Amino acid sequence: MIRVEEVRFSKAELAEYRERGYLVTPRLIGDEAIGRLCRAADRLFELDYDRPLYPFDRLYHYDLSSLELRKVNNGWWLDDEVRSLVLSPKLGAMVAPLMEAAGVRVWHDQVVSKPGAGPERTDYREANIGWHQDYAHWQVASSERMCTLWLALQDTDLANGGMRTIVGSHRLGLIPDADSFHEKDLDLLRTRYAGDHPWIDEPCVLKAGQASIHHCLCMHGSGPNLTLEPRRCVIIHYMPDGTSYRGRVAPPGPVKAGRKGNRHANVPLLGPNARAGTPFAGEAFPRVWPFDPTLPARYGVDLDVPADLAGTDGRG
Ligand SMILES: O=C(O)CCC(=O)C(=O)O
Ligand SMILES: [Fe+2]
Repeated sequence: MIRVEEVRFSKAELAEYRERGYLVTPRLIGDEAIGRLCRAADRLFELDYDRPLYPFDRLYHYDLSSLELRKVNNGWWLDDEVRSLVLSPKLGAMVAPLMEAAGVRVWHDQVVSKPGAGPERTDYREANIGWHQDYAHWQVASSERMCTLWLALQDTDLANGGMRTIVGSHRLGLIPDADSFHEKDLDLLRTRYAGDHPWIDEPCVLKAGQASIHHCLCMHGSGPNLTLEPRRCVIIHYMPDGTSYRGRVAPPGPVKAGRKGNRHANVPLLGPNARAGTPFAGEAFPRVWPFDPTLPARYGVDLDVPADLAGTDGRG
C-alpha cells in the first residue's frame, strides 16, 4: 500500500491555482513509497505486470537502451503499487476543490520515465515533451476544469528535464492545435502558441515526493534530461464526477497524417451505445472521492484511507 499525506489547500492556495493555473504541493509520499513506485515504473517498462492484462490503449514496448521517452497510460490497470496511489481517496479529496467538484474520478494516469542522457548530449531532444494543453487532447470530455497531478519520484528541476508551465495560460482558453505532447521542438511550438500574451515559462521545481497540479488548459512541456539518472513520475489526470462524453468532436482543420484527430482512447471504454451526454463513469473511471468503502475490494488493492472515513461511505 502506498501511504499518502493528507493535504488541504488554503484559500490563498486555491486563489493562486485559479490565478496561475498550477501549484506545488507539500511532500505527498515518503521515501519508502518513492522506492516502490520507482520499481513499479521500471517493471512496467520491462513488461512485468501484476495483472493478466494488456495496457489499455496500445502495447508499450520500449528499447530500454535508447534515450526515447517511456510512458504507459493507465499504469494503474497493470501495477498494484500504482493502483494504490491512483485510487487514493486522500489525493481525490485534495484535488476536489481545485476542480470545484463535489466528486472526483480518474480520467487516466501516465507512468513516465525520461532517460538521462548525461551532460554531454546537449542535442538530446527525443524525450522532450512539447508545449501542450492537456484539454486539447481531451476535447471529447465535457469538463474544462479537469486537472493533472504530477508526482516527482526524485528531486526534479530543469537539469533532469522537469516540467515547465506557462503561468496563467489556462486563462487563454483552448488554443488551436495545442494537442502537441508528442512534438519535440519547444522553440518552434513557442512561436506557434506565444501570440501577443505574456509567455512566462516557469519550471516546476519539486523535491522527491512533491507534486505539481496543473489546470487542464495550462500550457506545459519539458526539455532534455542531462543528468545520468532517469526522471520518473506518476501523473494522474482527474475529472469532476459527472464529466460526460461530448460525442465526436471534429478538429477545426483537416486531421494531419499520424494524428488522432480528437479521438481519445477513453471513448471506446464507454461501449457501443455511447452518445453525447454519456458520463465517463463505471469501472474504468473510478470515483476516488467521496470515498466508497467498496473500492478496495472491487479493485483488489489496499488504500490509505483517512481514519475518520474508514468504514463509511465518505459522505459523513
Ligand atoms: O512529464 C512531463 O514533462 C509533462 C507531462 C504532462 O504533459 C502532464 O503531466 O500533463
Ligand atoms: Fe500534459
